[in-house]
Amino acid sequence: MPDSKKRGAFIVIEGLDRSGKSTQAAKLCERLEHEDIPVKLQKFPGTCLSLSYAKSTYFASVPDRTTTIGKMIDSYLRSESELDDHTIHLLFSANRWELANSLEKTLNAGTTVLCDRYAFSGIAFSASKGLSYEWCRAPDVSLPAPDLTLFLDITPEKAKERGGYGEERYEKEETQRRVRQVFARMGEEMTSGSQDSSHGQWITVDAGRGVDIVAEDIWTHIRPLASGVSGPLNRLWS
Ligand code: FDM
Ligand code: MG
Repeated sequence: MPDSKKRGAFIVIEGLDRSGKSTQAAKLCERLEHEDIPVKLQKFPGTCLSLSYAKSTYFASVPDRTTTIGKMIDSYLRSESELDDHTIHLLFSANRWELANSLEKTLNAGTTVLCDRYAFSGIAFSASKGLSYEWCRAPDVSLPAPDLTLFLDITPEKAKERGGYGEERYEKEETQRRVRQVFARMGEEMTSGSQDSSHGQWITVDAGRGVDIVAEDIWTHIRPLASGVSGPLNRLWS
């Protein structure tokens, strides 16, 4: 049970496509619920729900591709519309800002929030297209900062073995390789102490292993936060 004086923990799961983020987020959610920890699953951007997810807690999460901004993002990802790289980057960030208040309220009410992708995906995918890293980071400065980000690391080759990529815009091996390089840069910066700690803790998890092994590894990092967090919520990079 959570401590009533504490706020909920803000946990982000990041990684390439097919790294197992959604599977691990759903598993973690079930585990927290089993421990009587109130938890909400949030997805950026929201996703079309597969049948198995529809039966799980995922169904209760806000499908953020249904906000006005979410719909524009969805259409771009399906290549049904074209947008300038800067424009789509700002839309992804705006999608986080439009949900930031409710996310903060949820945390302050004592509910743990598990976020499937966040600002780090925003930077990694846009910077991989050649936009400046600093420019990409700017719109997300001062969003609620996670307490912990778990980066599920997998090689694009291994990810591809897992049934191949889908049809969406970034689901290509070469794109994923470039995105992974930006994630690696972010991971180094956030673990080297070269920046202040307002981005929270960053842990890289080897996601090339079996589902249950990865889930156990993740749980060891989550357990200390499961009963809630005492301090106020930080602001990203500020
Ligand atoms: N993506 C996701 C971005 O390019 N920027 C962002 O800020 C976010 C949150 O959207 F290819 C990309 C990453 C991915 C695509 O995400 C859809 P899912 O998790 O595969 O649905
Ligand atoms: Mg995808």
